[in-house]
Amino acid sequence: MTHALIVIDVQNDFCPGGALATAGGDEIVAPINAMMDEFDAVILTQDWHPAGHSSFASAHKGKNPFDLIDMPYGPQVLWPDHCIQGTQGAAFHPDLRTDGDLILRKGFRSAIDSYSAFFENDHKTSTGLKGYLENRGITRLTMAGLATDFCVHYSAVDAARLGFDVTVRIDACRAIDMDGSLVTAEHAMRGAGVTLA
Ligand code: VGL
Ligand code: ZN
Repeated sequence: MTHALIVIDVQNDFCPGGALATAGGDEIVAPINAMMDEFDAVILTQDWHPAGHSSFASAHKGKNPFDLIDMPYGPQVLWPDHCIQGTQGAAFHPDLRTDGDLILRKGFRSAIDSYSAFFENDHKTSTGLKGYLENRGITRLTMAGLATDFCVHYSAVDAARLGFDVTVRIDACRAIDMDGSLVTAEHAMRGAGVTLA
């Protein structure tokens, strides 16, 4: 059995002082660094948007951050501008170990957001991660990172649905937590068969 750690979006914009900060997002860096040596493979994801991305409220006239809109692929929360390709906000937290095996970027298509590390928000367009993991014989996944209620949540649920054995280290995650999104996410993860540890 090959067991991988997937470190989700531990980037400056999701840490205190960033454009879309989680409370205490920087507190998980040291525990995640310490965990890395326990796994056969370490994969880091990076939210990576072009300027003017369609998930940004600034791209929609009259809309504000955290409004919900209908996109051709379904409902979409609008965010403050964040994780713009090549900016400091998109960089990993400076103390995060980045000596992992793979850095997977997502959200790089202007017209569609991607919370999950496996599928974009149409739940159809693949990021290629499933094939990568399968080709390496990885069957077991542990996830940690930011944000619990969005990218960790969707990644964990997709992974479980794809048949991986998934644990989320909830102690090494932090949430955006808007309108009960954290409770919803925990419920959805448990319902999909994800272990919350
Ligand atoms: C995320 C909202 C927008 C995340 C990324 O990493 O959870 N959330 N983009
Ligand atoms: Zn994003």
